[in-house]
Order: sequence, then structure tokens, then C-alpha cells
Amino acid sequence: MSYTHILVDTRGRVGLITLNRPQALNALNDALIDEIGLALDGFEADENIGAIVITGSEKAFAAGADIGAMAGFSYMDAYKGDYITRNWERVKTCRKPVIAAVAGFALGGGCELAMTCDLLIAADTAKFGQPEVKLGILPGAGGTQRLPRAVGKAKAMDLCLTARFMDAAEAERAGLVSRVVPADKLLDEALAAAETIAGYSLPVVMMIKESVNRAYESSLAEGLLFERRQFHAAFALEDQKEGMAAFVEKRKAQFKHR
Ligand code: CO8
Repeated sequence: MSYTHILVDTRGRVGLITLNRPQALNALNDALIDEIGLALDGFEADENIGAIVITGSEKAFAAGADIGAMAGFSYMDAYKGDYITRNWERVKTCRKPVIAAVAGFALGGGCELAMTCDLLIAADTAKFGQPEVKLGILPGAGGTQRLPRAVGKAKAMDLCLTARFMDAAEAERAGLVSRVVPADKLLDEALAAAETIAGYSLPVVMMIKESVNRAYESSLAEGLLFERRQFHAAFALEDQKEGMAAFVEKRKAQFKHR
């Protein structure tokens, strides 16, 4: 499979997707989002892959949707073509965990793409923002929905309405980012986290991803019930027997279903 807008690689049990439109700070278009979908299809089907990392360049994770490409759009072009957003939830529907490793700008659709990932690790150079208001549009791929869930209404309103950027330290304080690391350590840290996850039982990892995502999309009662049922189901797994036996025997678990 050859790609035009991304680079696709594997590192151990980790699938690595690097956004690769350096001339436009990795601005997103339909072709790029479709390629991410294809790469995820491949990694999902590959039993040697247990987790995926999506990253960009030192300067930009992605500076948003491609403004030049959409500048002349009519309402009909955007609506009928379901511009960019048509394949947007693919990261979420990927059952294996996806980590965003963000350095530099993650703006507009770039911030939204990072937020569809399960875990967000930022370089100390990262800058997050939803500056669409400056272009006479609003966020269109989850910015007004995922950002308030991640950082609360006050900060989401601030970012979406003023278009100011939030640096990595603020993003970590606000809860958007799980860790901030020096820029030159970003990829190593993200790959190490992904490799750790890929070493665990894949069905359990998938249950965790599905359950945590429920917390965003359901009432508390429904989410808790879903979690409890998944928890019960985990006792049907050989990996549960192995994981608990290994703990009792003070050795490292050898999970069968990775
Ligand atoms: N689209 C297209 N090209 C871009 C984009 C973009 N979003 N961002 C940067 N570029 C291009 C620039 O035009 C420039 O190209 P050239 O060298 O040919 O002139 C090159 O990348 C380098 O950019 P700058 O010279 O501007 O670099 P600076 O370091 O001076 O500035 C910034 C960096 C601050 C990131 C600046 O480029 C900027 O403000 N970019 C636009 C940010 C923005 O507004 N993003 C939101 C876009 S709208 C959006 O994402 C809506 C999403 C809706 C849902 C769809 C899902 C994707």
C-alpha cells in the first residue's frame, strides 16, 4: 500500500502513522483522512499490532483543515460532499488504542484529530487551539463537543471564541493532555506507552477503550452498567486467569491474546 499524505511504519507491536504534508503544516484534507483510515484498517487487521501512534512533524501535528482547499466552498459543496468529516470518526471506531503524539501546532481540525485519539501525549512545544472563528467558520469535527468534555466549558468557550492558543502546560493542567515531555523525547515516549499497552491482553485493552469512551457518550448509570458487564465478561478470558495467576506467583504475565 502506498500513501501520499502520510508515512506508515511499524515499531515492534506498534503501528506508526506520521502526517506528512510539511509544506502546509500537515493541513488536513479528505485524501489524508482517508489514508489514515486505510492505515488503521491495516493495523486493525494485523495481529502483530497492539496499539497505534499518530504523530506529525516537529513544527506541526496539523494546523487544521486545508484552508486553501475549502476557501471557495459553497454550502452545497460542504454538505453534499460531507467535507473531511465523512471519515472522521475512524480513529474512534478503531478498536485498538490510538495515541496522538503532538508537537507544535494542533489547531482546528488538527486539535480535533488529536482529541479523537485515546491518549494525548504532548511535546513541550505543543500549541492547541480552535481558531476557526477567525476564518468565519466554527469547529466542524468535534471541537465544540470534545473540547468542553476534555477541558470544561469555560476554557472551551475561551479557546473557540477568542481563537487563542493553549500551550502544552496549560493543556496538561486542563486535562486535555495526559503527559508533557521534552520535544526530542516525544516519539520515544509515545512509542513506549504504545508498546506497554500492546503488551497487555488485547481483548482487555479493547474493553477498556470501549468502556472509557462510554463515559463521554452516555449517562453515568448507563456507562457504569456497561463497565460492569465488560468487567464480568473479562472473567471469561484466559488472559484474566494468566494475569491473576502471574500476580499470585510473583512473575510477569504471559498474555496469550495480544
Ligand atoms: N491550511 C492550508 N495551509 C496551511 C494551513 C492550513 N490550515 N496552515 C498553515 N498552512 C500553510 C501556510 O499557508 C504556509 O504555506 P506557504 O509557505 O505556501 O505560504 C505554510 O503552511 C506555513 O505556514 P505559515 O507561514 O503561516 O507558518 P507560521 O509559522 O507563520 O504560522 C500558523 C503557523 C500559526 C499555524 C499559521 O499557519 C496558521 O494560523 N494556520 C492556520 C491555522 C488555522 O486557522 N487552522 C484552522 C483551519 S479551519 C479547520 O481546521 C476547520 C476544521 C473543520 C472540520 C474539518 C475537519 C478537518
